[in-house]
Amino acid sequence: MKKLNTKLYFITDSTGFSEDEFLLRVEQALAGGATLLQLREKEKTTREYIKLAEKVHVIAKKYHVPLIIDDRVDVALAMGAEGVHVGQSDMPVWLARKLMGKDKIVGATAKTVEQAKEAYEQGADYLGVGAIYPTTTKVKTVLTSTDTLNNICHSVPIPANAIGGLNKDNIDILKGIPIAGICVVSAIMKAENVRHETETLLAKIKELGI
Ligand code: TZP
Ligand code: MG
Repeated sequence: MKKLNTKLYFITDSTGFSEDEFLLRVEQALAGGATLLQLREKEKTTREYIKLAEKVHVIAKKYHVPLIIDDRVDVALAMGAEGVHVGQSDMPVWLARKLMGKDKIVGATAKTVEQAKEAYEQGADYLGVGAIYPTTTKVKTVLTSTDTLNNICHSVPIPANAIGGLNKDNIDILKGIPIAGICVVSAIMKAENVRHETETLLAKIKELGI
């Protein structure tokens, strides 16, 4: 199994930010201690996605944080990201794994124990499980109960992260569930002080015993 720190997995959303402001926020989150970074772009052209990913990668490397590209194996391979994340309507995990090779990180979304087992068997390195709470981030998802999250954690040996509507004020609900960490978009992306918010979230995650 790969050595992965998914404790505080920051997933970006550049919507509404200038590129400079966006890149600054990414850097502040990494300075604040985000342990894993995903570039998630839904509106950009392939060329724009690659260009932005290259810029984000320079920052991520400075902080020694792996960069994961959402959905797009081609973009990840083109700019040399550390990994890719695939959802249930994206490329199947086994195919993403085949294209990315054994050393790259392949993450997958799982909302049921069956999906989690399948993703693990097909070569996923970690799972994102949710949405735990309703989310304001643009995504097609359904709510996943904390019971299902707990069952998933006990069903597969790879790290599983909770995702969806999570912030420093509501992650206590995850106490006692053996997650490897949490994934957040807006809690960090839209924070008034990104670095401070990231540090606070990390402290809260540690309080959960993760
Ligand atoms: N998958 C399930 S919920 C979600 C994704 C990508 C979005 C999470 O965003 P936020 O802002 O942390 O609720
Ligand atoms: Mg996807």
